[in-house]
Amino acid sequence: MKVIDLRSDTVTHPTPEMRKAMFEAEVGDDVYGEDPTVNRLEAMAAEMMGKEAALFTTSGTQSNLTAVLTHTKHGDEIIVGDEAHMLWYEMGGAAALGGVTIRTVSNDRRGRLSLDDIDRTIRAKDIHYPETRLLCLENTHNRCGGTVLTPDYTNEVCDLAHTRGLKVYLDGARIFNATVALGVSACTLTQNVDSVALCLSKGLSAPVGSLLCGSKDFIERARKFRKMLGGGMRQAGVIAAAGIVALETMVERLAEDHNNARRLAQGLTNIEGITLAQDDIPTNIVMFDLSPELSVAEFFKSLERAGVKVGLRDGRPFRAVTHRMVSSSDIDEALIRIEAVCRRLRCRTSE
Ligand code: TLP
Repeated sequence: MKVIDLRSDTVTHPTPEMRKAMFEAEVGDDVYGEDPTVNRLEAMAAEMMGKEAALFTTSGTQSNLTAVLTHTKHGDEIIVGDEAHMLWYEMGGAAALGGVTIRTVSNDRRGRLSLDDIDRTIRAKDIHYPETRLLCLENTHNRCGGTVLTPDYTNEVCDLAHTRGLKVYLDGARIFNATVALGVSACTLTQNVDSVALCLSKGLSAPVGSLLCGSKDFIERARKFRKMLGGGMRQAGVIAAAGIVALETMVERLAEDHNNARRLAQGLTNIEGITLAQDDIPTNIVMFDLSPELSVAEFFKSLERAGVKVGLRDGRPFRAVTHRMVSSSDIDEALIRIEAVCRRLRCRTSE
């Protein structure tokens, strides 16, 4: 039985073309700035994001923390959405290692922070207050179901933040899902943010890595913080080579994942006992709930036994993420298995 793994797009394996590029990669010591493949990947990412420079990091988490360390001083305050990945899933690194206070503003269902809330949350100058230094956005938004921030919204937030003296950082782990969904270039979404990170190891299928992009000065300082975090890598061209293939060949195909996510969502709405937990499916993430009479734990266990893996965390709805290793016929098969599990559970509860 084929296991259909919908836990995350992080489970994707490198393509044969990536493995070949890794095998053949020209390398050097990147801590000396001498790895030509890393340098090429960084230049590519900077150009795609419309920024002066980029830094290859080990992960999205390392990019996010490096960005916070570079934008802030110990004791500053940063604003993030209350559903932000940076808040939920990064070990509180910004507070623990960056010494910043994390202030939250509620995310709406589309992953946005309201301008009024942001405005109200930014500290006034007062002897009692820390300096609010940084505002963080996330596009696409993971916990809000892969929702997309538009260029207009992003620009409005940047205008407000900049007027109030803050920098803006964009966690763009899945920014290419946003560009494909909106049909715009990445630059359109990043032109006014001060820094942005993209991930190579999610829908783009590379094995490792993220790129933090910003001004030349910002990246120079970020490089030192990455070193402090143990992220100075040596012959990293071996992994950067896969990243180059990812940026060159894997972006457009994300549309396929979005179609599969819609196909999955459509099928789920026809299954008794399941409701979608989001208004629409803009990208590759589908959140769904079980009706209250069915046991979440039993559903989860039975589904796993039936060879379908989905994500479940924090009592939130289930999460299914589509990606390159799940075809449209896998989606149909997953729906058949999910339907069967629901039917069994319904029969058992009605006995
Ligand atoms: N998200 C992972 C898990 O950590 C939850 C996933 O499976 O979706 N920003 C965003 C928006 C992310 O979704 C993630 C990964 C990260 C940052 C961190 O990236 P990594 O895992 O490379 O550190």
